Amino acid sequence: RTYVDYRPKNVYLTTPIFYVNAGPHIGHLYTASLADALARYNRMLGHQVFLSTGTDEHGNKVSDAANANNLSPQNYTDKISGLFKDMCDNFDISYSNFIRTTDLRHHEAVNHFWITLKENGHLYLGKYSGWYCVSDEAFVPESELLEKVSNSKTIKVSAASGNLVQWMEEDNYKFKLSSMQDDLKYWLKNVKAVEPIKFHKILSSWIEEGSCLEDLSVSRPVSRAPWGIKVPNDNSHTIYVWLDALVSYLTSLGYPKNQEFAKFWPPTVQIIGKDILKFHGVYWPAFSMAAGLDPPRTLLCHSHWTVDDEKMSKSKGNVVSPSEAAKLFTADGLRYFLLREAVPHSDANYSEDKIRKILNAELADTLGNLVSRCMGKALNPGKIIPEPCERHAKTLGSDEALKLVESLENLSSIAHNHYNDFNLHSVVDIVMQSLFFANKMIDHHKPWALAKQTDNSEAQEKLESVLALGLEAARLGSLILTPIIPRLTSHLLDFLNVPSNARMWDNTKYLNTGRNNQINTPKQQDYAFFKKLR
Ligand code: ME8
Repeated sequence: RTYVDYRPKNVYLTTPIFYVNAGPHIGHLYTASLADALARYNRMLGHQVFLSTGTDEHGNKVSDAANANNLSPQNYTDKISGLFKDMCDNFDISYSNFIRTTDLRHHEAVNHFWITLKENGHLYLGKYSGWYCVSDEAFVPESELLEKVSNSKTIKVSAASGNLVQWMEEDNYKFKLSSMQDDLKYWLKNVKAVEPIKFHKILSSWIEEGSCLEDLSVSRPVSRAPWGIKVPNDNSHTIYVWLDALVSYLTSLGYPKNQEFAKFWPPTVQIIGKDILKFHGVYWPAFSMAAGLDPPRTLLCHSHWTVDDEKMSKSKGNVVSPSEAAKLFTADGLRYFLLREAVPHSDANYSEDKIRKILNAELADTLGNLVSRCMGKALNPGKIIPEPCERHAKTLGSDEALKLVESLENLSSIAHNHYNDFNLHSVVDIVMQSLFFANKMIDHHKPWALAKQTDNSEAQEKLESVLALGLEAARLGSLILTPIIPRLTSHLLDFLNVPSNARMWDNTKYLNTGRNNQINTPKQQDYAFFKKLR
């Protein structure tokens, strides 16, 4: 058995702050849902959790989008940032703070951070000439460029993103990234610094090789990048958007003064997509350490969503909007699909057909069916919830009942390990397996026939045992899935009369219901279980 550490901890989780050059899509929702599920799981363990999310609102990419929409940058960012906040609210992302980089307190934090880097001797004024990619907001070394023919002209693009680069010459403040190699190597000695291991290896080889460790331009002339935070004491420069954006992880906690900052720093898990691994795995720990702060304990890097096996992109017109998808599948249905389908180490594919199949088979036919059978008129007209106990499996005495009990006994510790390893798809698998065994057990004992034998006490005892074990499986499954589908499971747990103070991880052990009374009768409310989709 695994040992579950219930000593209260302070857990700081973050999502990237999303660019407001366009509205949210399912990739953003996936990252936010993953972070939220981990936050809820940690709260179930009794930890204090701070979850930060928000929007990244400076830089030419954003001001260009504002221009294209005939809005001032501030009006435009207010509007799009609102869409991201709505997404978080509509999908129950339980953030503690939604940070916007146009917030005044963020400007103050960035100023403080910059001055600290300067005082620590990590910044100098230098010259830069090179290829700049506006879409990626980054300079691209010659070795990472490709030539492409577009409209019969040869152009240069970034090999990584495929986006156009242009030649640029200017004075910049530079960060001494080249001096941070040893610190970065030391940070990466911890295999848990970057998960899954695939991304740890990629990052380690970049840092070993050192090609990404040239000193980094961290300012732009204000004439070229007016929409940004000014360099302290030098109005002719704005701060590089990535430095600005990364500091938001500090601002969210109230850096530098707030007590929350002292309590929650360093971040426990920072969740990112693989597109921004370099920024979070090289620049971010380097900036943090240069400012005298601990780097994140773990970066959780996930792969990407494709749509019908193609990369999501506006030009292909296949960008899936979370609010549109929720109209078809509900908010919890979509969270369930995203978190059960994706694995951190490889890309996942979004397809409406697949969503329908998975939701019907798992939420409707397995979880919903189990609850509605056990609480339905045919088997349980009084909606009785018998207290589950050891004797029920003995009363039934079948292989099906024993198999179910065995899986329920192990469920909590296996699911705990999967949550700790960030493998939410495996959490879902193991829960569904138990629920499948529960339905099998019910099929085997034919409780609809037992229910008819009202004057046969043995049959009635068996019926009670079938219901007790079936409902115990539903209780455990609902509790363990709570971080993934909080709304649906909260309805189910209400329906199963599970008190709100008995919904902690400790209660996910078999027979640990947190109830005192023997028999419970739920309120006669009409709860909708997950409805089958057509
Ligand atoms: O990069 N599949 O913002 P962004 C899965 N502002 N996740 C995806 C995805 C996809 N197809 N597309 C995007 C930025 N994401 C910066 C971050 S942080 C200090 C600054 C998710 O709006 C994924 O988490 O481009 C990815 O890393 C993030 O959105 C990029 O969001």
